[in-house]
Amino acid sequence: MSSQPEPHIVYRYVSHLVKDTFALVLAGGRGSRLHELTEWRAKPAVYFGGKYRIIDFPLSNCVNSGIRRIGVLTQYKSHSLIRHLVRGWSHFKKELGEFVEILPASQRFSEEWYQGTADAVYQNMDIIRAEKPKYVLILSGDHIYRQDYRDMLLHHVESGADMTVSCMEVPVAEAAGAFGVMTVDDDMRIVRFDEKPEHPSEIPGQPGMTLASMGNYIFNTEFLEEVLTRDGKNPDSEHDFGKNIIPAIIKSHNVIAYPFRNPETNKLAYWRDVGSLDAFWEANMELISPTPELNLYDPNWPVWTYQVHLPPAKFVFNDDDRRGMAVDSTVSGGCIISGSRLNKTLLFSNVRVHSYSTIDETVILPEVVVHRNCRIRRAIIDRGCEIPAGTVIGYDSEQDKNNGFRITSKGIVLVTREMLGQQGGYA
Ligand code: ADQ
Ligand code: ADP
Repeated sequence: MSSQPEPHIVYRYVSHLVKDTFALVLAGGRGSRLHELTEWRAKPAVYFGGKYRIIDFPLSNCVNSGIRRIGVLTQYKSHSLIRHLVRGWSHFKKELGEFVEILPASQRFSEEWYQGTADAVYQNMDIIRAEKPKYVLILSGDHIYRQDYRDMLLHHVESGADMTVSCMEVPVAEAAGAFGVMTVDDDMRIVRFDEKPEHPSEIPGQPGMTLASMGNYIFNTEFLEEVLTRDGKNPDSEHDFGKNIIPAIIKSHNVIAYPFRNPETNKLAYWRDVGSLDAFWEANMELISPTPELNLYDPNWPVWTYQVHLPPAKFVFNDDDRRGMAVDSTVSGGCIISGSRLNKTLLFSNVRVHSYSTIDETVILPEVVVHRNCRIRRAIIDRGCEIPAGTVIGYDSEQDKNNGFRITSKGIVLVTREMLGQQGGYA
């Protein structure tokens, strides 16, 4: 007889594990490297991929993994995020043990707003306790990826871990100063953890690569409470998982690294930190390439979001016989493209493009109007901008600067309503 359990037994076992799990999505981050894109919204509320917000990705991962008890911890500039969560993620039935609950920093438990990430969780310990989960899955609300958390949960339980840290192999240069990095022993137990070191250590046998934390953790609930209570009393701690908690517990406890891999190829999985304007633009461009690594069209792993009822996108031949067209592009509901040509461009909902304009390699957020005779290239246009007729963006950096637009080191141009001298509206 085989020592492997039958698949249906594993399935039943894993479905118990997910029922015993409470997920907390950390969504209070500032995202300061996104500059004016996060002036009015928290990073997890930033638009992505034509109809989503970044937070839809970890939330969809939870739902698709069968984890239906979810809390979202909000703090910084949370209005846009909360509105999105209320509209798009509040249809679960508490009576069936399913909910997405918003947990704002509200000084319920202490005199302070949320300090570090560990404090944000600690201040909600009573809510966690009331749910009586065996496991707490703590997720960063900042990244774009598809992950089946059931695999991580199974790994956590089977390895007898007190805490599990999801990790990826990342080039050293990318990780330096950006990610928590770890060294592991042969059993994947973390023996060293440094938060955002300047010189990350290499993985033995893999020169140029380091093992980076994805900021996603599983804790046994009792252990979590014990650790956070101890940390809460430490006046020298910044109450942050990466800076304080993980380095403090690896010596005394079983803290295991779980390498996140593409389940189909067993190679590096898709995971993007769209934390800078360049990374945000690039990840959106990847998505509209003919065969993107992130497949949004997979019916087995739908990405859920809030969706307004909108008419279909419309392409119009104008009176002058000019075709409205879009090639290698993604166009959302409510858009009308009339007598203009779009190439490698991603339009969120309700965008209007009037005649005689050309737009290349550009990400356009909802409710933008591009008037006639504009030329736009390699740009990000924020929600609600009205681009006046004849505007040229992305062709001449001096002109872009004079217009008050932001230009990144890679030459991507960000345009917001404020830069155009237009009234701020909804984020
Ligand atoms: P960072 O992402 O830089 O590093 P941080 O800024 O603390 O860490 O953000 C982590 C998550 O928590 C984000 O989703 C953010 O939105 C949220 N967040 C931050 N402060 C919060 C607060 N006070 N309340 C609620 N939510 C908050 C972390 C780890 C690294 C790891 C990277 C991976 O510390 O070790 O490598 O994530 O991106
Ligand atoms: P331009 O002439 O600059 O391209 P228009 O505002 O005249 O811009 O729009 C061109 C075409 O787009 C219209 O003739 C029409 O076919 C379509 N269109 C514009 N607004 C709407 C709308 N609200 N509903 C349906 N179609 C519209």
